[in-house]
Amino acid sequence: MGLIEEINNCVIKGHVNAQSNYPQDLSGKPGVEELVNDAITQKVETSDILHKGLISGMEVVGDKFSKGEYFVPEMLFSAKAMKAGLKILEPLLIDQNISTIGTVIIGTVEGDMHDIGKNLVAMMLEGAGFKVIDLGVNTSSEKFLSAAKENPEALIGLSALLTITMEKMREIISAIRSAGVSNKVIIGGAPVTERYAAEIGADGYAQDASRAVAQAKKVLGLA
Ligand code: B1M
Repeated sequence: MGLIEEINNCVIKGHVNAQSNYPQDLSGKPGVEELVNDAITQKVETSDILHKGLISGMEVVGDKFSKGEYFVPEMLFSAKAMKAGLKILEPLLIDQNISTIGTVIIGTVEGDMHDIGKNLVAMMLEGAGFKVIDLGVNTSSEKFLSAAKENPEALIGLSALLTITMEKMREIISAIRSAGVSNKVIIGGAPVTERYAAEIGADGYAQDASRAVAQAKKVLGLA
């Protein structure tokens, strides 16, 4: 198995590092942490580690959950492994020497605890030179509104991973528009579509983290 496949396998199985006893068959063996470090040392492309190793592993986890082969605990182990890998990649995704080109307030909407995609979007935005104010997960419209009032020039980025929580985006955009603040809003997350973004009056939609950067620049008139 090549390094990328091994990383992928460890995300799917939720194996964080060699110290982790989960899952039993990988106990004592290198996990995502060691393998991502090895891949970096071997100069494997960062984007291959990210997309072919980590993100595609999470897609398999999602499929397994849908088929009833995985339950929440398995998803949690995989999320932990994915986060460990992202933490190691973070400095490579963020060029420390870029000067700030704008501010983005980002958060996962109320009722939704998924933050891996939101964190990745935040990292990529930072990597492109944005200052990012991360409001975290389960973020209420009041919290978004108050951050918008404090940062009138900032772009607001909403993330949702559940079909039931994506409706919160409509509520947040409506709260922002009716408060008379002029912050632009972009949205994203697995169940969200461009059509939905248009329907709820968002200024932009992005399917993934790199497109979120392009969309942020476009909406703020920087591209
Ligand atoms: Co959850 N979960 N989960 N989960 N989970 C999904 C989303 C699900 C699709 C799984 C499935 O059924 N196949 C399903 C949702 C179904 C639906 O509503 N359509 C689901 C469910 C049902 C649930 C629970 C309800 C399960 C339960 O309790 N019975 C529960 C809900 C909890 C809650 O939030 N209230 C739940 C819980 C969890 C865990 C906590 C165990 C864990 C999250 C851990 C964490 O985030 N800290 C988890 C996980 C890991 C997943 C899957 C497997 C992986 C999500 C992920 O991290 N993907 C997921 C299945 C899947 O997505 N395939 C699933 C990797 C990440 C890089 O991608 O987040 O899509 P993603 O982000 C992408 C893009 O979407 C986009 O860019 C990112 C990077 O490219 N993007 C943006 C995201 N935000 C953006 C914002 C932007 C622009 C782009 O602009 C601002």
